[in-house]
Amino acid sequence: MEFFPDVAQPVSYAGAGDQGDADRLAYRVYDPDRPVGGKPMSEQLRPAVCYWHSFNWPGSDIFGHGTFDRPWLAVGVDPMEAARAKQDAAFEFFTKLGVPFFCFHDVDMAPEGSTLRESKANLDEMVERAAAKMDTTGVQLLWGTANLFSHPRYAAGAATNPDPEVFAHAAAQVRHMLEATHRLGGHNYVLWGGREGYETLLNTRMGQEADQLARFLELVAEHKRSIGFDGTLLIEPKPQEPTKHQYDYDSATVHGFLDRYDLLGEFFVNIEVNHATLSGHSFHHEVAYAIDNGIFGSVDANRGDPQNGWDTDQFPNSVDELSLAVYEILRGGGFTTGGFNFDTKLRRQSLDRYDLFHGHIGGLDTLAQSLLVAEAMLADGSLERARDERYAGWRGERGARIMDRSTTLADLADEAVAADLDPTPVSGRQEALENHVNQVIWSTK
Ligand code: XLS
Ligand code: NI
Ligand code: NI
Repeated sequence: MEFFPDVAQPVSYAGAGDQGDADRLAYRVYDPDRPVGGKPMSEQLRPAVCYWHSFNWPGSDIFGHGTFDRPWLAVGVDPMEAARAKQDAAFEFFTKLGVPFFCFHDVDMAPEGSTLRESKANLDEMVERAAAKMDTTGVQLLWGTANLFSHPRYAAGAATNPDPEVFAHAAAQVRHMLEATHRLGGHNYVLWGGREGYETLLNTRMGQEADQLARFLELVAEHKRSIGFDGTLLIEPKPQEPTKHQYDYDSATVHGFLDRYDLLGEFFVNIEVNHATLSGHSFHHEVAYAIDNGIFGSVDANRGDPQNGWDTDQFPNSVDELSLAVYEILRGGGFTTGGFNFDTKLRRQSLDRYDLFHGHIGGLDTLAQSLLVAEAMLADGSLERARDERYAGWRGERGARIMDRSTTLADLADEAVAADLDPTPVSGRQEALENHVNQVIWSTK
């Protein structure tokens, strides 16, 4: 039985001219085979649908019940029957939407049992079923992850829990999910530290919790090697929510943490747009930081609401915001194992099952247009030329001497005094650059 019977054919590219009917399911910009920057659009963007918000969330919020039409989430349905119905609907959606990837948490795909053994058996069964569907549909796994934040046992964190039994329980879940991700040929494995943080410092030893978290990451990296999984390990930074403070606050914090515990090169970052804005940065900043420091991995595409301060996980719809970040990604060589995962949820009133299509189509068209803009900015070269000119002095003799450690502070001071240095400030040309970006955005087709 189909869950989306009104969509007979996979959604296809209709072109920008197709503006007639807002309800028609078609891509206006995303044209998977169109070459951009030497690769088809689908390979540049590597889009993925997430299982959790789309299939495992009933549309509830802290004040109200679920509003969505998701029969497998109804009370009283046998949990394994429900998991199968959900998986059928999910794979039907992936193929009808025409995206190459999906992502999931262990508990999204299979129900937790009453023991770890039972949970493992449930997941193993569902993973084999997913493997068969992946074979027939060609849909691939961008990443897998373990949910170490919903169950009450994780209220005080998983790796950073004051109780080592909780740490060991989390280890069992991650081991199993890492192996499941490997079994499904996953391209990455994500660790989001949902409750790796604190509610109050009154009861918290921050130093000890950091050591525990680093130890957990070491164990995960060792296990990855021992099973021969060659995907990328990713940490997803987020500053707070659900806890008051989270240790993987932003890309720079994660970078410092990895450096301190000698884990650079083992872990990269999965940057979520709405987490970037929650941390007080732009998404552009987070991406640029990660690329400049060699820790960029993947992206959770979504957006927040500028008027409120939580993770609203809305579908991306701003080319202005995304094109600058995509520009940095392209300039850095593009994705390797990463991609754009839609970690996005519908608004609670979007209760028609076909709203899932509208959300993803709009998000993917926004990414596609941002990719075209980014490629145009790269080809035009104005932004890179402006940066080159601005730093030109550092390519000169004095700049080289400072950076190659052949001068002391006293040498430089003597030299500055002797030459009576009086450097002339130059314009940063911000408005001119902003205008240039807008011109590219407005003219890109
Ligand atoms: C929550 C996170 C979560 C991760 C996966 O804010 O974005 O959805 O992506 O655990
Ligand atoms: Ni996320
Ligand atoms: Ni999030």
